[in-house]
Amino acid sequence: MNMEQTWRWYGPNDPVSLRDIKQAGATGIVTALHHIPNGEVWPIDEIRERKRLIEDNGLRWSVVESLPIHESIKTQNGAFQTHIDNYKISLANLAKCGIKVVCYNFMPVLDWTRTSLNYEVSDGSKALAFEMDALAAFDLFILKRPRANANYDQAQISRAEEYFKTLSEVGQWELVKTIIAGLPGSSEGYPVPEKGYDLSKFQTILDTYDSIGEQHMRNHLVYFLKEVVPVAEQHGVLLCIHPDDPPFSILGLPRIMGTEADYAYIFDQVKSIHNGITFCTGSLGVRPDNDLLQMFDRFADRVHFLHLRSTQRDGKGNFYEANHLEGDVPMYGLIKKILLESKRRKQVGRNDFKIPMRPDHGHQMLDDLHKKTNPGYSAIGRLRGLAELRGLEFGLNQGFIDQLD
Ligand code: DNO
Repeated sequence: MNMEQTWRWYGPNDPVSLRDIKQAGATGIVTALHHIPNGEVWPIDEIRERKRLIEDNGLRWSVVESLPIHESIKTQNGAFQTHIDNYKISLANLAKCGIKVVCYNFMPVLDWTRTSLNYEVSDGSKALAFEMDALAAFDLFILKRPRANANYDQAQISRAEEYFKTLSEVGQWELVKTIIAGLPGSSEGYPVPEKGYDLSKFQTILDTYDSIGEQHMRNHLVYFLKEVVPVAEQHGVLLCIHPDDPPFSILGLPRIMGTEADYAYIFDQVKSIHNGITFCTGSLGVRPDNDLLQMFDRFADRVHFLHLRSTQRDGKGNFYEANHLEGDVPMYGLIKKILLESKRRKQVGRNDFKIPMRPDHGHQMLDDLHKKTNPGYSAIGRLRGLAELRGLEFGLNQGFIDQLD
């Protein structure tokens, strides 16, 4: 197989164990030291210990997801320079332990954002979903963000009001919990804040972006890259930025990594190949104006990590996460291109020709419907995704790629 099959593991407390992952057929682990507070250095000892645990189970720590970026770096406030220096040390420490692919994102305040974690698909399984009216209802009528009105047109405001009227008190809290699940400190979505979370705290965090527009935010990202990419280069680390998910502005925040032009901009500013992309087909695929095949062609040599999943749009800004080979993402065409890129890398002597991929998310299905699972990260749905993707790769290798030799 030419893609390295990996699996996201949230560490020793993940209900899906390393043994389970091995049975799923993955060989690589994607994880992070979630217990280390964002902004602090990842010490060599801790990295080594986690690596040993993974290797004791016959697996390899292939990718770090994520080495998180402290909010101060995004806003360039307070101790941001110290946080950048810490980031450089963590990168060097990871490299010293032999872990050389590092994924991160530059999303302000929230990581991935959905409005439902249990959208029922027609087969009875449950998926993550995003509904614009729900987000607007939260923004306008629950959070009551000042100036929120400016981000919606009249028709959207009316629809959001209707949506809000349908919510019970419990329904409102569910929505709040779902939307703010990606708050900093909740280690990329888990665990979700307790009931009674004071939304004015959330508003205070949003306020730190009041005077930061999109270009401003881009400058902060480029500044960060100019600082850390030389360190990555020196230690042979491949950095890869994950797209905003969803790939457009929400809650009035400056989100700058959603399109082909966004990626072209940062690659032009910092040309090193160590400044790369986590090609997340599900996130990028939410925008109908993103031509995924064209984007892959354009950035192929910088694709250091793949998140493979699909989304189904409805043309009104809403989407749900479809089965991996269904929905709007042209998975067949993409995998074909990935395998050709892998072959090309091999031919030119690059040792990163086996691009790590993970089946991103999966439906909650079968037995997992009765278990407590991390949203998007239950075992069986991802197992289905991995099996389908592996089969597609196998077929393409046998029927096409291998014939090219
Ligand atoms: C969601 C994930 C994201 C991703 C980060 C990368 O399921 O894809 O949380 O890990 O954005 O930094």
